[in-house]
Amino acid sequence: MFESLSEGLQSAFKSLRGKGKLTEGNMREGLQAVEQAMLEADVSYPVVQDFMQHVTEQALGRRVLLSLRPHEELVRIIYDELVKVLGPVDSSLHLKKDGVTVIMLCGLQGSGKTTTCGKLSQLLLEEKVRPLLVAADLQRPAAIDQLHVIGEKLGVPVYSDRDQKDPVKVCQAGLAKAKQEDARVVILDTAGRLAIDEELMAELGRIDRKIGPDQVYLVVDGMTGQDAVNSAGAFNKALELDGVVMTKLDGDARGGALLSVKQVTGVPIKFIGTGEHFDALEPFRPEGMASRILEMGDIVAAAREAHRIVDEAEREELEKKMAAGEMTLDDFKNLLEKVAKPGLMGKMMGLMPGMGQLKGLMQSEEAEGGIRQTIGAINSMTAAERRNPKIIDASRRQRIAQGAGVQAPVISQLVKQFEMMKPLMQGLAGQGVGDRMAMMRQLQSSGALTDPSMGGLKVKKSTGKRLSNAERAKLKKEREKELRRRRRKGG
Ligand SMILES: Nc1nc2c(ncn2[C@@H]2O[C@H](COP(=O)(O)OP(=O)(O)OP(=O)(O)O)[C@@H](O)[C@H]2O)c(=O)[nH]1
Ligand SMILES: [Mg+2]
Repeated sequence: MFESLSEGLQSAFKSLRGKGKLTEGNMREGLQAVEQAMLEADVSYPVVQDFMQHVTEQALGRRVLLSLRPHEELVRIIYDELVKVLGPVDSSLHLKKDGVTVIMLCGLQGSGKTTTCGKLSQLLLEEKVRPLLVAADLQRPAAIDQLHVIGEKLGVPVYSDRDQKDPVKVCQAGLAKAKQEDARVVILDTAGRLAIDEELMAELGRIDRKIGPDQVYLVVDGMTGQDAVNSAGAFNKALELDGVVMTKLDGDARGGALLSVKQVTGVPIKFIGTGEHFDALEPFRPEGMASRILEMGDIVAAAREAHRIVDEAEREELEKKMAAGEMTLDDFKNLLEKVAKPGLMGKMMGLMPGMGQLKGLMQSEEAEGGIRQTIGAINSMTAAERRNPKIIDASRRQRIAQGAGVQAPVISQLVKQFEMMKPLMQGLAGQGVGDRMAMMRQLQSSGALTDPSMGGLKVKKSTGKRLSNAERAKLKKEREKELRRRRRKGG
């Protein structure tokens, strides 16, 4: 998501990081690179101008230029500004306490309206709210079939009338049906056009006036740039939108539409679509999105994803074990089996701070093969070995490797990595998802991320025994030296 924008901003920060001291001159150069990155991401020009004006005002302030880490200050300023541009947060569907809430989805052809009907239904079902879908797209017969297929998959009733030519009548009958079916929410799937035209706007306007939906959402394809944003302006004029659903952010969306649409329409982005499946809808969080754009990762989203794949009771059990440092290879294997779903690992990595570069690696089939290999290796261990991998000596290693069809060093590597992960897990267990900064610090200072193969710092790891003050000071010096070296290298 937004790789080019992220990369552009990263290189702008990098150019500043190399400078010992920042002056107004080199800060301006860095800011120009930021502006360039935004324009290349197809953010609309007035939005970029506005954005840059706010950022520049703050970045050229004395406090920033004289601070110890001016480039970090710039990251902070840009983060805050991104959150402002993307916000405010309002992912509530504003369901009525009594009676039926009507949600109308509209948007250009192929923007993802019908798919979003399914995704919203799934979300409602998770909240134990019963929706009903109305096929108000009478442009093509296939649209009705598509909605029925979605309804059947989710077990959600769909109202349609193939003989009716007036979408308003279909919506009215759909509402009556919802009362019979005891549905609390009605979602109207309307027709799209390739471009804004009067006929479409008139049709949507009529539905809006006659039905009076409680919420009107515009579904915008996040892969499209300025055109989508311009049409959003037209939709808003005709329909007074309550929110935007931005879809297809899982592809190579450049970010332009996301950053511009709120400025152009003034309505909040409610949800983002990140895939074709029904569970690929996330409530929109400006902070999370700003973090992803700046490649700071989004721990909250990662945590949420983790919650989705590990059920509550299991998670509590696992957290307890993690906190006590009692996680076994068995637990590890269970966890791996859950994340070994194709593509999921890459997705989670993309959400973790500082793991952006690793994402491509983890998405590769090779990496997924690696996970399967690890699972296979754990499967060839005895129960005792899984509980206590320390007993795995050379001959056991040979046996396990043979069983799993791998070379013996793979097994020692696996055990080593598992032991390194443990303290990290211990640190993370029990941390609320709210305190993102603390968690990030924890991740950064944890031993496990210092594994150079994970892209971390190459410094000596603590051996677990108490260090003398002199030893500690020496270690600290080494760490700082390594940090300085990396900073010089710009990495
Ligand atoms: N990758 C990805 N694909 C999506 C997403 N949302 C929708 N799609 C795909 O986009 C295509 C169009 O989606 P539809 O839901 O049919 O779009 P629509 O707005 O109803 O289209 P019309 O009814 O023709 O106006 C389908 O192939 C969907 O699977 C998303 O968030 N990510
Ligand atoms: Mg459709």
